[in-house]
Amino acid sequence: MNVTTLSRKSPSAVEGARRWTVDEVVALYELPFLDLLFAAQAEHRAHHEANAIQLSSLLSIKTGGCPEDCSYCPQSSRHDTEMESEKLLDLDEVLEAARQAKAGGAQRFCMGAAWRSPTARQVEAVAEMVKAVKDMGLETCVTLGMLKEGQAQLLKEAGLDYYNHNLDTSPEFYGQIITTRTYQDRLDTLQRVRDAGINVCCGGIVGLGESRRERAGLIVQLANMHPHPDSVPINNLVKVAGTPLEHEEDIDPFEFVRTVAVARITMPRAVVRLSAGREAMSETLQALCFLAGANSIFYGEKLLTTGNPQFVQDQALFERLGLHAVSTGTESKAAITA
Ligand code: SAM
Ligand code: DTB
Ligand code: SF4
Repeated sequence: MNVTTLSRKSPSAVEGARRWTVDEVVALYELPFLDLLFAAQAEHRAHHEANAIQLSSLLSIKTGGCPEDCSYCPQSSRHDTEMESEKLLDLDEVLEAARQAKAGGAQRFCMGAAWRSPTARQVEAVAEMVKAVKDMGLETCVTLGMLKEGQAQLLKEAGLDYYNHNLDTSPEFYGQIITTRTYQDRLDTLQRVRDAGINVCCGGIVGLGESRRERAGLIVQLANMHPHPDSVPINNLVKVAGTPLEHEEDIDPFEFVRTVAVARITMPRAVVRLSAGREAMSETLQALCFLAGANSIFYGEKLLTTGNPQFVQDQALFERLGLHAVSTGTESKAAITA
């Protein structure tokens, strides 16, 4: 594949209908780096404001003690990570964190819980948080694990804007990472979220030991969802002591940038988030990710349990790169469209 065939093969008009094959996505990965970045940036500018970045802040509202065995995750009770299981935070604690995020400039507040699947009571408690955070003028997102019939609807009624539920990796590699729930379980939850009219935030992790073809397999799954996920977090594995992936080899940084570019090209209108792993990245590498089409970050000193760059560090980086925050509620929908 070359850049010319690429621009002919991915017109935004057929975005909704296009089905990608793994071979086609691997071919994108194999483009010369500069051709790939050029194509991704061109696609980016056709659909999004060029220098605008969406800012989401994260809070772990229920930390640790999760029964699932996701091998990357410090919150699984099956790994020896010395993480205590905590109870669900009180509404006041959540609102205080949301106030701080808003004061720092965040547009969206994402609440994560280390659950396999919430109970009815837990969903009610989270719905109350969603409503209160939304009333503060922030967009809301939650990630609570698998949802049962009716739970997404309840969250929607509380004012939930986004539900994050990742596919994490390709169907072929998935069984080496998680055994306690299936790929289909994840797809079912995503369908419930979509059916309830909530925006879908769905992406994955790279650096789990997968091959390039398996990375392409994840992108194919995401890009063949119609409509595409509204938001696509690309996480770089944060290696936490005590997890089975603690000693996994680092992914080549250019391969990470390629993954962002391939996500941008295959899902032109999605907001692609440069997610976990930024703390270990140089600012130069982050700038390359923005050039490759990333237009969102997790903003604030903590992800769920691990670190993230400080507010001031990101503010300084934005200043140096001439980037600015997307204004609340507009995201890509009000941005330049071709
Ligand atoms: N328990 C819920 C679930 O798994 O859907 C919600 C919280 S879970 C921590 C949310 C996502 O965080 C995971 O799907 C995974 O993509 C990401 N994540 C967890 N640990 C990570 C790590 N060490 N490095 C990068 N991403 C990670
Ligand atoms: C997502 O894709 N990444 C975020 C969010 N969705 C919930 C979580 C990253 C977690 C990194 C490890 C931790 O801090 O525990
Ligand atoms: Fe639990 Fe989510 Fe971590 Fe898996 S990723 S162990 S489901 S908190």
